[in-house]
Amino acid sequence: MNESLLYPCINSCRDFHSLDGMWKMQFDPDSVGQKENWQDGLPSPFAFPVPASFADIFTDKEKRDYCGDFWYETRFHLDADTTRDVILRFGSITHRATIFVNGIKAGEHEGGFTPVVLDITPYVRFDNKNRISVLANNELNETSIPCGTTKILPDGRKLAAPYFDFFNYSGIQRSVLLIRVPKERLIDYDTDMELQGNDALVHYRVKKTGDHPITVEIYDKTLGLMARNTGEEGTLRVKDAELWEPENPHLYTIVFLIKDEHGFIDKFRADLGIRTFEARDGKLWLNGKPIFLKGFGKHEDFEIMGRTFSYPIAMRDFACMKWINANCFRTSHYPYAEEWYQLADSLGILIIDEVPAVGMMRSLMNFATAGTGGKETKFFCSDTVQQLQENHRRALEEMIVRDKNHPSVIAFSIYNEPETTYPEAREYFKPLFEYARSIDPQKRPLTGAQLINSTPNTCQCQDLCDFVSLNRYYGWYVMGGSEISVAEKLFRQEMDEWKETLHGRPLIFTEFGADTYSAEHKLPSVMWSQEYQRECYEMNFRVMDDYDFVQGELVWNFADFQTTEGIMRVNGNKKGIFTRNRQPKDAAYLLKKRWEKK
Ligand code: CKU
Repeated sequence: MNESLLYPCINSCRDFHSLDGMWKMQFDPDSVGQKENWQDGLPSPFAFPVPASFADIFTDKEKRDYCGDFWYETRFHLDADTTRDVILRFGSITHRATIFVNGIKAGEHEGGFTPVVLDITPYVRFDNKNRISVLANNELNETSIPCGTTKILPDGRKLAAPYFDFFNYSGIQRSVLLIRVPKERLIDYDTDMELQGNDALVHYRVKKTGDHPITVEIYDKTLGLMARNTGEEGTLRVKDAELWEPENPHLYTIVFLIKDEHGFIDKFRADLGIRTFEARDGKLWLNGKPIFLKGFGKHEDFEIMGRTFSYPIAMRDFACMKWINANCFRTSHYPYAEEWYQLADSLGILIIDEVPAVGMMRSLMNFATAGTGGKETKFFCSDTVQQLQENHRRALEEMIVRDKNHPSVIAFSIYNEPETTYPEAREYFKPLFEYARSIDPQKRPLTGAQLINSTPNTCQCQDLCDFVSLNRYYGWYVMGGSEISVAEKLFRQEMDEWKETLHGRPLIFTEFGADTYSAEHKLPSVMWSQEYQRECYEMNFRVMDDYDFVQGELVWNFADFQTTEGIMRVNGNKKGIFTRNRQPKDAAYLLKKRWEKK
């Protein structure tokens, strides 16, 4: 990673403008584009919006399910300003891309959920028109994260076959920005906090270019300047600090200034929330006080938009989370658009940030396999595991570097339901946990969501976690419907085993729930009815409430979401507490009441 992942800002030294809008697009099923120099202009493009997940905009199935190479192109004019560098920043391109500027390759990127940032200064033409071309690809394989495979149909068409339970939405799904930054500039900064009586010590470290000294300041919106320091690392004391917490998500502003005798060379500002977060003594602690996590596993998912970020939809989601008395969500199963974290910072919602390490088991219906306990596929014994690990490491690095300064981010999740039951899995994950610990300046707790096979007796990775996260479907994949009382017994047995294994670590649930068709009511209940969803949650809560090491409940899922079609999915996964249109199912009222008191 060479370029800064800092979210851009506008001031007298820096600015940016958006390249969002209508671009040209063209599918390249035979992968001939580069040979035929499509980077010099697409031969027969159609007009297409950016950002967008391309699938649900089309009305024909082949395009919706398109898998393979695809191209985007746009043009922009650039006024001359040779004092600054020109940075091109895609919020994400799913899953991989090569970027050309004026026909010249400017960079490439693997991984579909973190920014692609390129210094394109050497390739641009000032006072002139410029062309950006993107060769993207959305195929899945066992070295991509998320993992899957790509089927080739008899007519040669490719089809994504995910080993995970969400639609393989692809494209330029987040905003594209053209940024101008000074040549001598701030590249990145880290913060980490310590509470000392009523004061907070904010330790910081900056990465910059050039030799001029940097000054760091913290401002309060009403009290003004709180602390100042000069140097590339140091400590700022904020007296009588107002801490960041869900009930009062107080945000200071942190400002970085580089000056010479003529004035400012660079300026950068960002929100700063002062808080600590720890997992110890059987509990989770925010600012030294125990906190119980209540909320959801989510997806970036909506009708037509797919995974495109939208402020109205995000704000509706946050409004629903506040209404239901939730305080937390997990970014299952990939890092979300950065605006989600900014909103969570300002609204006081906690985030468990997850890397796209999902589908680490050979199964096209992995949710059923993972839910009921399938047989080992020895996923981590393959010849390509090293490449997978390298992609995983890079995705982790990009997530942590991008998100490390958000107060809302309280923990990082290193995986979702891989096979963790044999030594090769441990060999695979141990270095990734160590790496994540070494690069997070705040040393947040690390975790990973465990599938049902990963029990205290079988799991070879759970001890790597600072708190244990379980995905459990007692009453759904395991003994659903009329057998729910058996599910309850099995669940209690498993919890008794965890009790002996945790050694002071807290445990949370990162998934539990039942598919529920919002139009279905039935008395007495049957699976898929709204009545059953309530009963299933009631049973799960009865068990969890009997174990004091349970310190969080993130239900699956916030809302119904799109998946690959199949016999186990009715136009998507229906485990939402809200419908895909963000209207509450009956179980929402149960949660609202429970979480009001929790
Ligand atoms: C969810 C235990 C199964 C894994 N879990 C992963 C998640 O992505 C799925 O959507 C199960 C489900 O609803 O089956």
